[in-house]
Amino acid sequence: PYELNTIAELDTLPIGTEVNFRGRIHTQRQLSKALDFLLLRDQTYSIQGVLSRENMEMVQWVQKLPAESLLQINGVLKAPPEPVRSATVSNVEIDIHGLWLVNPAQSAPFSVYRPPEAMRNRMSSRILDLRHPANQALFRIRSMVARQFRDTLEKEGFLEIQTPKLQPAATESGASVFKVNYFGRKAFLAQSPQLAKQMSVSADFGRVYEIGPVFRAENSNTHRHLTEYTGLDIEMAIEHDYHEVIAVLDIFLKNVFKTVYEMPEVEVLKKRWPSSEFKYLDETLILDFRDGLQMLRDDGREAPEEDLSTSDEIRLGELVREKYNTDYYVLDRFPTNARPFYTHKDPEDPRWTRSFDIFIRGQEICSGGQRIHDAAELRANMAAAGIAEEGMEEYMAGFDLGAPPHAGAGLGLERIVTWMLELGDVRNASLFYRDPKSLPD
Ligand code: ATP
Ligand code: AMO
Repeated sequence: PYELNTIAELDTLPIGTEVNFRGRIHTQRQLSKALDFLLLRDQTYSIQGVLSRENMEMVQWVQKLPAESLLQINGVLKAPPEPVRSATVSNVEIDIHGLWLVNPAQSAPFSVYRPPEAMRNRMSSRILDLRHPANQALFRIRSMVARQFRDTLEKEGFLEIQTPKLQPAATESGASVFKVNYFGRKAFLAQSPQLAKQMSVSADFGRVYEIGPVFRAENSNTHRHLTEYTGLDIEMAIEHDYHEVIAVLDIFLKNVFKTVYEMPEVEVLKKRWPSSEFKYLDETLILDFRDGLQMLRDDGREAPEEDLSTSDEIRLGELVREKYNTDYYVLDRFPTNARPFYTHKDPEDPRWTRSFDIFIRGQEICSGGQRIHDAAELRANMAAAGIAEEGMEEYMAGFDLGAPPHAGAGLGLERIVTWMLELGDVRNASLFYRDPKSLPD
């Protein structure tokens, strides 16, 4: 049985209880002639510890320990002189009777609560940075988003799969793929589970999902591009329409909005990253791409038909919020030349596709759509796009064997968390991020 409490648990115990717990030295100072004061921290919570100067030997010993050193503490809970009003500091104090050093820390490059402003300086000591209560909260929220994805899809009859990340061909665009030396042969790190998830539907698994790493060799030093991110992917045989995929994603995302905003961690996070109220509608807005273009043009923008620029996307997000009062919407029926070779065209007008993006606060978090399932049509499309069948033989076999009509989508986990909670940069939502400047020379 575990005998140690977390600091959060101490709050729930009666005053006078003798407790044992572990905590790091956050700060220490002399409170009065008679008392020393230690702020002890674990995960999202801190507690004020009081050391009597009657035990001068212990006081002198603890004063020499650097901040961040890990201690085990024995003591008795007592009421604070004044009530504590903080989401991250315990409502009780502790009279320290015994202290043991579990593991000392070397001097830390910064205080956990005062990280450097510059992202790279802060991230250069990421472990220390992650000890900040807001980061402890953030990664619990991120975990909740992944859990909601799994729970929702399991309820909707999807099968969890793990697809190979070593691939024989690129899928999204040849320019942004990491090449790997595979025993002298050429291989690529998967830019998306696109081929394998479609092959799983060809193999009659019906509805599949994956939570896994996605690699993009994009030399994009933006706030929304990582070279390795966590993809939340689904693929499913459809009965009537690719909007069946949108319906599933809508259940998932609404489960996320509901559960995350009920988490106490959101308040802790907001102290470091303030965010405005997140608005969404009971009946999600599905805006036709052409209507979106019209809204931008009415706003005085050029908005060419080919695709939206990032600034158009952000402006459209603002216009949608003003007009429809929502921070979450689907932009549907993208132009053909903005989408990959596997995208199903609108049979009535091949300049447009049966595909969509999902936006949160004007930022893209998801792309998806119906796929071509007719082998001849797919071959013609690949030829037109200059994509060789070489390396795609296994994928093509699925179509030759009669793939069911299907559709799917991919979401970026870091982007969902970042835009929902206004963290400003996807690096914040990645545990140990990879971008074009990561990894030593
Ligand atoms: P998707 O891969 O689903 O299309 P994405 O969000 O990764 O979405 P990109 O296709 O890479 O976006 O690019 C979309 C927009 O981002 C484009 O309008 C492009 O101008 C802009 N963009 C891409 N890379 C950069 C960059 N390094 N700096 C500034 N803008 C960029
Ligand atoms: P797409 O290329 O749009 O589509 O990627 C899907 C989603 O992944 C996220 N994303 C990223 N997140 C962080 N860093 C990046 N560099 C990055 N690039 C993309 C975004 C994006 O919406 N195969 C299709 C999906 C499908 O149709 O099923 C695909 O990969 O949130």
